[in-house]
Amino acid sequence: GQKIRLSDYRPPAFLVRHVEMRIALHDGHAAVETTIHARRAEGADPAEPLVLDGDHLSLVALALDGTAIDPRRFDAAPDRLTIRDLPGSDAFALRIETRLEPETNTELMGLYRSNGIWCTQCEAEGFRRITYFPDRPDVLATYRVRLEADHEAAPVLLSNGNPSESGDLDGGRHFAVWDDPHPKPSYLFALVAGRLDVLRDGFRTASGRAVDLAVYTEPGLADRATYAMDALKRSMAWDERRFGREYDLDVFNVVAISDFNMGAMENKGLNVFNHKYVLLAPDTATDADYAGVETVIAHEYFHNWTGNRITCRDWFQLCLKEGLTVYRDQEFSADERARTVKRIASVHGLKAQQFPEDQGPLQHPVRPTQYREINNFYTATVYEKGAELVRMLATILGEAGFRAGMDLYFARHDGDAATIEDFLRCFADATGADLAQFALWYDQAGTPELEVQESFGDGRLTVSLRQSLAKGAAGTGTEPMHIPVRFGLVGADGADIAAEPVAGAAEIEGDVIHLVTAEAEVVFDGLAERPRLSMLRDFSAPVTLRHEQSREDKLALARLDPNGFGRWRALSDLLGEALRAAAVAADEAPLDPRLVEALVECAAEERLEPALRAQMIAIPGESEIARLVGANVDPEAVHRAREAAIRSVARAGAERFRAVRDGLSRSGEPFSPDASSAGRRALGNALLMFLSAAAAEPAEAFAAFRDADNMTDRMAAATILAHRFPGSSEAEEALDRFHDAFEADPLVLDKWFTLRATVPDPATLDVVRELSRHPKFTLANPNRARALIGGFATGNQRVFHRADGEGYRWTADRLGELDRLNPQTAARLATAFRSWRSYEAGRREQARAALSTLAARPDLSRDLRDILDRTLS
Ligand code: B3K
Ligand code: ZN
Repeated sequence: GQKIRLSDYRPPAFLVRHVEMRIALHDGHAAVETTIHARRAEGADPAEPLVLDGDHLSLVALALDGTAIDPRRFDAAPDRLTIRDLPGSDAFALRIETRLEPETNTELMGLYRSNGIWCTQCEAEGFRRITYFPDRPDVLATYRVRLEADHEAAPVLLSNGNPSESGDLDGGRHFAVWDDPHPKPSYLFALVAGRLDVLRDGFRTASGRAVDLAVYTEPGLADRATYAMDALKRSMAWDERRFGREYDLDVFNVVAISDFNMGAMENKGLNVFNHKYVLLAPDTATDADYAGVETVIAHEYFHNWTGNRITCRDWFQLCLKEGLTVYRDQEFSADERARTVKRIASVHGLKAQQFPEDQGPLQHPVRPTQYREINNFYTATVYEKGAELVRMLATILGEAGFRAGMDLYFARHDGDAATIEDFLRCFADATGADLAQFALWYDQAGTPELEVQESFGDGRLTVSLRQSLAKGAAGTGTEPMHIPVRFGLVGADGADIAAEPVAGAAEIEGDVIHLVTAEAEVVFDGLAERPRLSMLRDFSAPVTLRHEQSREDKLALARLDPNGFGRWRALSDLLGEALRAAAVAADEAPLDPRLVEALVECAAEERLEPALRAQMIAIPGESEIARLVGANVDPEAVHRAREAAIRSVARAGAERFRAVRDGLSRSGEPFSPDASSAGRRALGNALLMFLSAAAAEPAEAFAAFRDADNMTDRMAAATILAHRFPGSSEAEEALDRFHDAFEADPLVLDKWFTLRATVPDPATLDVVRELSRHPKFTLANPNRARALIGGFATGNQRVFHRADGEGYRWTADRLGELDRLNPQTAARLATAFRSWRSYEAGRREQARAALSTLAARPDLSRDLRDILDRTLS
């Protein structure tokens, strides 16, 4: 495959001002007529031909300014249309006719059908599967789209922008015209047509614009969209309050469909969603699903400004819109729910997803400099680490400085296709800060290590900091970066000590140390007692912290740190270290009783919100422990170490856990998805897991399953039964009941597939084999494929990594099959292999063999080939 390089960027030779499309949808095909109003860019070579992108297209007709073009003047290949001898500088109108077969489009890129509904996905390069076009994000145009279809098959006809004319046509057909007045890149184009139900509402913007809101669903499901609608209205209000951003069209439409490659898509005025991120009901969705819907609805809405009004110059700048928009959705959730709980969840996600990516063969900088398949760069590094970089900017510049930079960005770049340099310049110009060193974060891949040592004597605390960055797979630079380190000095009474730093090498502003050199020292003087140093509060930088700190100090911070995040981090460090050591030594020693006692006390600490308590007592998952072990991982030892830890906590805490759990129950109260109710359920279910482990029998979990009046509790109990008591009659009965009650509900059936695929028992391999022949299993639906294959490969460490390699082979075979239908989803699932080199030699060989066999297939997609080549390199 060809490599695309950032350094090869050239501005477009032709600019498109306006696009008119007439799209006629029929059963079996779609006729697309596109008129591109374009002109040669100023300064462009007048002899340069017009080269338009295509992907598996066939040209039906081509006309320039109303006249057919002489066939000698153009070449139409499936992937490119080249037209020579175009006017030097005059505007021209190029009419292109193409004919598509949405029914056979299994890649789910371009125009396809999902459960009969016509829909599109164009980011990153799907528009070129609809028509020939300069399909690059720096070509912005207004669009007018006329859709036509059978009234019966598609009473709803939607596209971007505002609705214009509509009406009936002969033969039971009808049409609708949509006008999008905001210039946009082609990747934001969308259409949806079909039989859909709708939930309607409205919003009035701060300046008084009335916006019609609608959430469309498959027939019969609109009543499951009420929470999504509520989240949308809250997002719109929040963006006005927090960033001064108003909505800019008369309508905002959201459509939920079944077959979708990712979570959702921010098409201008017409967001298309995987129905998993819209449809909710207490009986079918967990609290995590509710939180996910809120986040994704907000994220796509926020893209209207960060992504749509200001888009990316090229795909290397993807983090410009994604990192920033994730930061914005995280802040929204923090404001709407509980800030510390949200921050812990984000950091947990970052460590689980982004750290392994940054430390393995798929490593790349937040702004990559080369790619073979752009769809493989919608990664945790671009999204989640990208968001951390924006968060660091906010930490470094302070709230007012950050807001001033954002305001300037919106003012200066509205309507632009911008770069990271443009973005950073706004913050530099607004605040006077020099961000040259900070910019390294975008270009240097890898997780920096931050080493901290402290010494105390004569009322003086000396803190030495050292940063380092190892060269990894990406081979990028390792210069010292600007690391903002938020900290606190915690006194014996649990209050922060206000201590003046003695002038030193590192600059301190308030509670932030600015580490800008490889090494620095900070000294605090006049301390009456030795404080406990709480470092990297709120995870102020995406680094691995190596703090030489005694266990006593960590235990003290776990109890005392006034910063909730600091308490969580102290506990999770202690747990992580104990589990890592046990997994390496392959022993099943019980946990340090003092750590156990700290966990049990946390669970019972009334003044802490239950959601936070649930996070604090969570035992790190097996993949997290494997990451901490780092090399020669034995997944069986990891599993045993984790089980032993659960047993120690369960035994010591049983009595108090019982009391806390009883105290949480609010029987008779109707279900509410709000954050504090969800937090109580999270804590209650975490305790149920420990209680079931202590009792070593399934009765209590089974009763909880049977009596559950919502999906969160049902799912939690079913997971305890299936995972901790596999093969028991209670587990079997729960799984059967679950299946029979929800077989007709695809989103719940997905949960059932995942639940079974993640049972940490060697026999699960036979189960997944059997499940792949289940009548409801299909590779054609990405959610279903992810539920089974992804559930198994990323959610079942013990069986995926079976010593005999069967887990690897089964997964690789499925990926080979899936690749023929849907390369993007196959490539994404293949990243489950990204840490294969950190396993012990036998498994490493098995993984290499399975990957090599898959890679040897001659017909692999560019998407999967790219992932496999990088994973094996
Ligand atoms: N921008 C889309 C992702 C598109 C992925 C293309 N492979 C969703 C989002 O980040 O909001
Ligand atoms: Zn996004």
